[in-house]
Formats: sequence, structure tokens, C-alpha cells
Amino acid sequence: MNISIIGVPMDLGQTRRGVDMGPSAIRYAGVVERLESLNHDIEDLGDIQIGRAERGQDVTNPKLRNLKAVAEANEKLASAVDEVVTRGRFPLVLGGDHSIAIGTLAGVAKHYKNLGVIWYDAHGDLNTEETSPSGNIHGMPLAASLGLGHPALTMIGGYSPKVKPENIVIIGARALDEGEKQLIKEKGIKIYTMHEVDRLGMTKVMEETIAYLKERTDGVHLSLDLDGLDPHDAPGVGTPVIGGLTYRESHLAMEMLAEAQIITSAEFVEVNPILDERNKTAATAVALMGSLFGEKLV
Ligand code: DIR
Ligand code: MN
Ligand code: MN
Ligand code: MN
Repeated sequence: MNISIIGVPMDLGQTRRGVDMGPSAIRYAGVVERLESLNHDIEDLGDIQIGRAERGQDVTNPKLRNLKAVAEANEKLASAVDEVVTRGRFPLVLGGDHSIAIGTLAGVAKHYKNLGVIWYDAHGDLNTEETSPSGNIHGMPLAASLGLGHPALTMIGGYSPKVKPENIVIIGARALDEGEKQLIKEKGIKIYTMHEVDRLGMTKVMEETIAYLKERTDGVHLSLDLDGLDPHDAPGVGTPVIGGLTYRESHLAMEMLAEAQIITSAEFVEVNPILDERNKTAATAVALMGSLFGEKLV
């Protein structure tokens, strides 16, 4: 596969600093070498430039913190991702906080009639400025991609929506706000909370997810928030939630996606080296990318 890596050193979608160092941490954990060892053609495009002036916390609107800076970074990311897809390559985006999914999806979605999205996360990220308890934009990217929320977010890339509710599958959820629960019901979004993962097992969850997306989509984006994993396996995240997906379950999920060959773009987000233990979370991210891109023991 021809894979292009894009780093997004941006931490303004939430309030704990340090996730802007995620792309470096993932590179130091050996992402390029790992994927090259699987015989992929890897091009590292470096990082999206996040301007100096955009770096302070801007709380002029506490319901949408740092809106301007987050929107600007996402516009740049959308163009970079669009260009990668146009060149026929697989975009692999390294975060950065999860607000960058808005830009990734803006760059990808215009290339598909029916883009599918797997949202691997402890959270739904389905808030808008009306429902968000925090005002943090990293809790809003899936809603924004559905066309819900502030136009500065929904209109990234110049069009909206990027994804249809019936083309989304959320996996690993265990912390949802009231407005998010309502939206999931109202839009009929497919979701495997930890309850379903425990009950069915990851094998069945992924078999169903793959079958569901295969029949209705022409490409699938994987948006993997490291906090989808249990904090034991991914401690370096800003909003850890106990009772998460294990390292093994997550590898199985990636291996099944690799086998099914349905993923056409991916991002790994919320790696925060300041909160991490000896780069364990970045190393986990790289190991999962290995599985996603075809690594096998024998
Ligand atoms: C919460 C936390 N739902 C919010 N969201 C997180 O602030 O909207 N998303 N941590 O990854
Ligand atoms: Mn999350
Ligand atoms: Mn998230
Ligand atoms: Mn564990």
C-alpha cells in the first residue's frame, strides 16, 4: 500500500496541554520503520503548521474553546488529506486531539459517495456547543462531520455533511453525555458500547461492523482515539475512562479490519506524551497500526 503520514501537532480542542506532541511520540515509537517493514511505501509529509499566534488558549467563547485556531488547523489538514487521496495514496493522520477528525474527514469524504466511519473511542464526540458540558471541540468532531454545530466546524473544506448517520459505527463507548445519547437514538447511529463488546466479544462486534459497512459504503475511515483502550494499556490520554477495550481486543479489531481490506484512511489521536508512561501509549498506537496494515506473526 502507498501510505502518506501527516502529523497534526494541535492540542487546542481540549484543555490538557501536551497532545500536540503526539505526532513526535508516535514517530519516535517507530511508525515509519514499522510500516516499511511490512513492505508498504511510506511517505512522511511531516506536520501541519500550527501558527505561533494560534497557540494560546482562547476562551472568548467558553462553549467553543479555541474555535478559530481549531478551524484554521482543520482547514489546512483537510487540504493536505485531500491532496494525498487525490494522488491515490492512503492518508494516515497522527494527532493531536480528536478535533482534527473534522479536517481529516473533510479531506477524505468528498472522494466517496458513501464514506463509512468507525469511531473507536470511549466517547461519542457527538456534542455541539449547545450540548457540550466542557466547550472542548474534541468532544464535537463526529457531530460536526454530520453537519451539526457551528458552521466554522461543519463547513471545513467548504461542504457539509461529510458523513451520513447510517454509515457510522461507534465502538468502545462508555462515557456519553445526555445530548449525545439523544442524538444516537434520534439518528439511529450504530453503536457497540462496552456492554455489547463484553456481551458479544470483539470477534462478533467486528464481524457485524465489517458486514454492515461493506454493504452500504464505498470506503471506510478509521478514527481511533487511544482513550478507547483501557487506561492500563493507554495511560497517555487526556480523558481516560476505566473499563475500556484491551490491548488484545484492539489488536484483534485491527487484524480483522486488515483482513477485510475495507479501511481507506485512518487517524490515531489523543496520544499525550506528558501524561504517558515511557511512551507506552504511542508504542501501543504503532503496534495497532502494524496490525491494521497487515502485520502477522506467522
Ligand atoms: C466530553 C468528553 N464528552 C466532552 N469528550 C472526550 O467534553 O464533550 N472526547 N473526551 O474524546
Ligand atoms: Mn475519547
Ligand atoms: Mn475522541
Ligand atoms: Mn488491562
